Amino acid sequence: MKETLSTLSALAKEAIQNCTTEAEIEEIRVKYLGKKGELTAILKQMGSLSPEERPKMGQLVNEAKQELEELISVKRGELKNAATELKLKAETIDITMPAKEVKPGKLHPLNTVLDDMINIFQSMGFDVVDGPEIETDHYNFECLNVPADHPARDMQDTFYLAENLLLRTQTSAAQIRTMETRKPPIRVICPGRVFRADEVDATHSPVFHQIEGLVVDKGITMCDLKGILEEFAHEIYGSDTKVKFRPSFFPFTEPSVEVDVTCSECGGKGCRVCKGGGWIEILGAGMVHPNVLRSCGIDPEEYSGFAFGIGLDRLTTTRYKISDIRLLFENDKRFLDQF
Ligand code: 2U9
Repeated sequence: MKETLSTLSALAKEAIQNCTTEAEIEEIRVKYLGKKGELTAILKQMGSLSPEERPKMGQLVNEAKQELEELISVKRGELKNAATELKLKAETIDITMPAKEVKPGKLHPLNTVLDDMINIFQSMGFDVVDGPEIETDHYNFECLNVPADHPARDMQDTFYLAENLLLRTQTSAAQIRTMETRKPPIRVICPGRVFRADEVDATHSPVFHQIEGLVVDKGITMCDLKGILEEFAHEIYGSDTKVKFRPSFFPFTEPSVEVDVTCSECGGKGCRVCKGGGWIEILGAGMVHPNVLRSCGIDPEEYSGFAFGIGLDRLTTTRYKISDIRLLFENDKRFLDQF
């Protein structure tokens, strides 16, 4: 048994000395000192020895075990240091290399135009309000005097999520909620994403952005509507821009108008941008329909108001001469880097 022990010990020492990786040293530890290891096996055979031999042999095995454990620990340390050194050498930083270019983030063109518009309306005393993108039929259509047989209510035009639940087609619902919770005077704008089941092309997207505005107080007239919207158009397009109000129709306003400005490309002479007409339509507006005021608990005999809706995407594409609305939604860095 003594001989076996010294042979095993010598073999283990040699193996420890020759090993080159941390995995190998672990293998050696398991082979000799593990639960089923060769040195452990000797300890298990001690029962066959005489009571006099047993303590002596036991001491020898323990000494051999301790020696091997120490050698393994030293070797493991050496291998670990060597591996770290190698890794550090491989990772040496070349401080003469040019640094990677850091490109700071920028505002999306839609947000730049939105910020400008919010600033203009805030300077005229408007608050910004927000509302949910998922709306009920009640807030999106009923309160806005949109009759049950109106084409906007058709599945072809509106994304329905359930019988009474839909993706809002305009941000007006947020203003209806404002009228329900605030007393006049009310002067709010509501910017946000809206959804319509439109065919996708260069000028139509099923997701687009609006800013709607609402003013309700005693004695509000069409003159207030004209004054505010003319001021807005001059702020956005410059004070030389002419503004034209054309009669129109919306279920939620009466009377209703559409507002055109002289084309900023040709100054009104007629060009490709304005399709020769010299004018560009920028928004729709009107005096809030008495039925809409009534549906929010506001007495139309006491109060009146005006409202307007502006398409943010079209304003952005014309300002930056962007040829296709879809570019605004693709998040292509090559496109966005230009702004
Ligand atoms: C309330 C009552 C009435 C908002 C209005 C328009 C006219 C309009 C279009 C502009 C371009 C939609 O995005 S677009 O296609 N909007 O022409 N919007 S009046 O009327 C309201 C709003 C809220 C309580």
